[in-house]
Amino acid sequence: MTITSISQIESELHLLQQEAKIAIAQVTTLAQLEQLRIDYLGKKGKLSQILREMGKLSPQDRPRIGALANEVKEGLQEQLERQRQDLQAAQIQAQLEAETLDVTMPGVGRPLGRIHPLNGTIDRVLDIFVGLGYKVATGPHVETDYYNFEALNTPADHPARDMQDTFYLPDGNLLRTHTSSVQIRYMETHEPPIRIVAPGRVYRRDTVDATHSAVFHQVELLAVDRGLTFNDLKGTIKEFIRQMFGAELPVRFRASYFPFTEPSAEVDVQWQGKWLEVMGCGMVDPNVLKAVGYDPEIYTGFAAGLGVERFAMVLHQIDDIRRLYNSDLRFLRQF
Ligand code: 2U9
Repeated sequence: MTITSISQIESELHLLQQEAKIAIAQVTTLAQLEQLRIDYLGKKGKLSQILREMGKLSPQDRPRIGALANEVKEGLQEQLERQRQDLQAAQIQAQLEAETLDVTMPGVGRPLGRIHPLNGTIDRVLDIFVGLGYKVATGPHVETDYYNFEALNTPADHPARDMQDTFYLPDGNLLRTHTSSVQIRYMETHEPPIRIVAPGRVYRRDTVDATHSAVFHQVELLAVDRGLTFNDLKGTIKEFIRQMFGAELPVRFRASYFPFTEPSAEVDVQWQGKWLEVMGCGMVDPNVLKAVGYDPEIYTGFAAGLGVERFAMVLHQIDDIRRLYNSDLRFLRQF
């Protein structure tokens, strides 16, 4: 057995300490640093190798070497830790510098969209009715014959169907000709009193020209309660017109006909020196109330409808309905 002298181990430890110190001081990455830790202090590292020789020492000498080995180990651990912190700080600093934002650089212009005049008009109408206590209701565009016609007092042989001819699907369903079907669905699932306003797209088999479109938009309102009269209808419409046109304009009610209201009227407004027809309205026909299970002896209702395109054209002096659908930015940017 070779006798390992204590001084030999001591000098090996000092040598290791010197060598490791220099190596640690020179590393430039965290990965290299970790490799050094494994090389010197790891289980199979250089320090462990030297300590294995301690077994060959006499028991009296072991504590001295043990203490020295500990000192070397702790010193190196401290240096490793300091170096790790320095490298990490340098890495963060480098990253910060690489990612510096130049806040004085001009931005990329993203053009803002704007509200389409039809949606703007719908929003204004809904705001007014919501302010009067109405709730907004919507429903399907593909309807059954029942909800679009039958429940609205317009049976299959009714002449009024000709005025609202529409697009039929092969299964017998159709594209709704008005949003009144939404109100039927609402009444079927709610009890009076009700106040609703139903906006949406509707379809009619119309030939397109400057004032007609086969696809257009409506807003209809419906109120059902005990004791509602034609006077309530007139007051509601006058208040709506006042808010919509921003002035107390002369309003005229002209007798008319709709299958789902009785009596019925057209609403004309005097605007820029002319009488303009802007809405249809009436008291809900008792047959319509019966169809949804309301007792017409207890409840009465009023309803009115307006064409959104017509309102938008009047308010913005648009000469041709087709401008609202052409997506011509020169037109749309004016709103
Ligand atoms: C129910 C009962 C009655 C809604 C009404 C009108 C009169 C009307 C037109 C205006 C221009 C449609 O867009 S337009 O072509 N609407 O004239 N609408 S009364 O009456 C109802 C609605 C629902 C249950």
